[in-house]
Amino acid sequence: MESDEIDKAQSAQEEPDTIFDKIIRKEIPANIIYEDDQALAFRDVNPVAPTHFLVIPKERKGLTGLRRAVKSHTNILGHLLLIASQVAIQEKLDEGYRVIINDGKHGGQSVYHLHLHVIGGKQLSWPPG
Ligand code: IU
Repeated sequence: MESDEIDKAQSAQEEPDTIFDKIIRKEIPANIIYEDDQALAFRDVNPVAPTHFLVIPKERKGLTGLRRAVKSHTNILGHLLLIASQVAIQEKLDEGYRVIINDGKHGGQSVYHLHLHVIGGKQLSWPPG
């Protein structure tokens, strides 16, 4: 396996409540760097770059992953991208950054609550593995 995350993704599956719901409900601590009525951004506990935060919808509304997106999710999907951009500015990622959504097993998804990864703070390489 390439990493713990990819390892975890092999067995991860959709579930009614994820670790992110506990973060949203403030039942477990997270380093929250942005919050509004629809979205939350917090630092990833296992950063892959000097800056690595996640942007998530507060209400999952069926969005366990991007593959579940339907027309009624249009507004929240747009909002999450906008927040990714605004928090990247807040984090002073002036030289650029990358936004990633891992979907499913091949995508390396380990938590089934839609989330955008925003990584930056160094020169990133391409392509990802
Ligand atoms: P993935 O795309 O589903 O693999 O991303 C899940 C991310 O959630 C991953 O980068 C983890 O490090 C991160 N994470 C977290 O920030 N806090 C947690 O309590 C848990 C996972 I569990």
